[in-house]
Amino acid sequence: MKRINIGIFGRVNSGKSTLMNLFTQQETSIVDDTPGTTADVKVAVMEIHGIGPVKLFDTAGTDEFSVLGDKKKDKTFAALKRSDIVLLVINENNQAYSKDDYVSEKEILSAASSRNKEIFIVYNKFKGIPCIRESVSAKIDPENKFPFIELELNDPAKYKELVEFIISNSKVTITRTPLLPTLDTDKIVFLNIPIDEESPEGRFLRPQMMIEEYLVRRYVPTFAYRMDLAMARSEDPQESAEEKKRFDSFISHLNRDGKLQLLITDSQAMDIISKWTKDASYMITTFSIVMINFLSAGNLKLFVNGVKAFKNLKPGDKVMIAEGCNHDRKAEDIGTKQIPDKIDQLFGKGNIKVDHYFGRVFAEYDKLKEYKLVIHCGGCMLDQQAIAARIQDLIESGVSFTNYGVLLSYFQGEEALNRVIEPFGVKI
Ligand SMILES: Nc1nc2c(ncn2[C@@H]2O[C@H](COP(=O)(O)OP(=O)(O)OP(=O)(O)O)[C@@H](O)[C@H]2O)c(=O)[nH]1
Ligand code: SF4
Ligand SMILES: [Mg+2]
Repeated sequence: MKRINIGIFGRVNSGKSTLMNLFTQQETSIVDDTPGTTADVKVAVMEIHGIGPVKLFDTAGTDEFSVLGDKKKDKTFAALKRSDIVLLVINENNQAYSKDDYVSEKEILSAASSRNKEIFIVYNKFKGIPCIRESVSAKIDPENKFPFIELELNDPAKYKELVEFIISNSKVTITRTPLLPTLDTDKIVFLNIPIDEESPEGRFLRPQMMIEEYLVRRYVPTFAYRMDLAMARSEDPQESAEEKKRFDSFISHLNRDGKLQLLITDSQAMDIISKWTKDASYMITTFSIVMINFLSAGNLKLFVNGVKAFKNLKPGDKVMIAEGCNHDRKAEDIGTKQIPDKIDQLFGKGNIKVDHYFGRVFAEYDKLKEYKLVIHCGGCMLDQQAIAARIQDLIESGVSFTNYGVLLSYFQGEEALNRVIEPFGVKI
């Protein structure tokens, strides 16, 4: 089951961290009356009975005017883009807000509305102080569009009321995209895992693990194979023939009576797989393509469209390579070596400028426009909401985007690309 992301937003000292702690029923975030106590986005994951697994974001106040204020604000709005539910916290007794006509509240509501977030207002009720909710609401939500609740947030006993309020008002359901199309339970899926220098000892990479688990859970038998890529690519014809013979022997054994239905390979082995499986009766795809189709809620086509932008790159253009995590990078790394080298080879050395973004950091909105193309990894360490936020930023900025598996397959020709996207019903 996918997590629902709930983001907590508002001014400094409105009680956002107090709300975070009310959810988690412990001191997850520091609560203090120093304005700007929460500096970065604080994340907590938990299971809420009646809602399911959720990820909570406690954020910095959007009205902070410190040196770091703008940086904090960027992070806060990045979290807003990744939220399914936006909770706007208002200390309804703070008359100071009316001085600027609730500009911060309106900014949050407008950003959340433009991204179609589900928005709820949480009025933080301080004990013994008269409530002025109606006059606040008339300013920020005159049409009464947003469901609201008034709670004394620092009372842990209000947890039930808070959760019931969300359950009764939320319509958020995470669209479930299957990881893979429906497969036969009496046919085999071949997993090509050419463990390389970067592969961690003791476990498979997340996409490999997820796919293997997904298939076995559904009674689809798998066969995991480690291709020796160095041998397969060897300039010594005898060596590569030897590796091909080993590969072919397993394939023909498994594919007796057409029992092989799909081969999923590490994208970087596409040069070999596309050649060695040319006349195959089974389908092929890559781990990276499976992941990006899943995380983009079935929007693989958008990443395939990005190939056009790749073909049309001109000297002086800038390309961004984006990966969802910060892993240890060895000599033959796809993002820092293989793809940049290929770009140099195709467009001339240094003609295309390549920048990298790793981990949760993605180029700020304004910077995105500098790029002609973004090449994204499978994104397995990100969630669907993070990928959706990136896609929306890219579409709004008019920047094309593609994916490692799509591009590495395209390097083997359009026919190879069509083969790896066919299992998802997509064509160039
Ligand atoms: N009496 C009372 N005090 C509260 C309540 N909610 C928050 N406070 C106090 O208000 C102050 C600010 O609360 P926080 O939860 O840290 O506010 P915040 O919005 O996270 O603030 P920043 O992290 O600075 O943006 C703290 O001193 C809290 O103890 C409440 O419901 N009643
Ligand atoms: S987030 Fe991207 S780079 Fe990191 S392991 Fe997953 S697919 Fe690879
Ligand atoms: Mg805080």
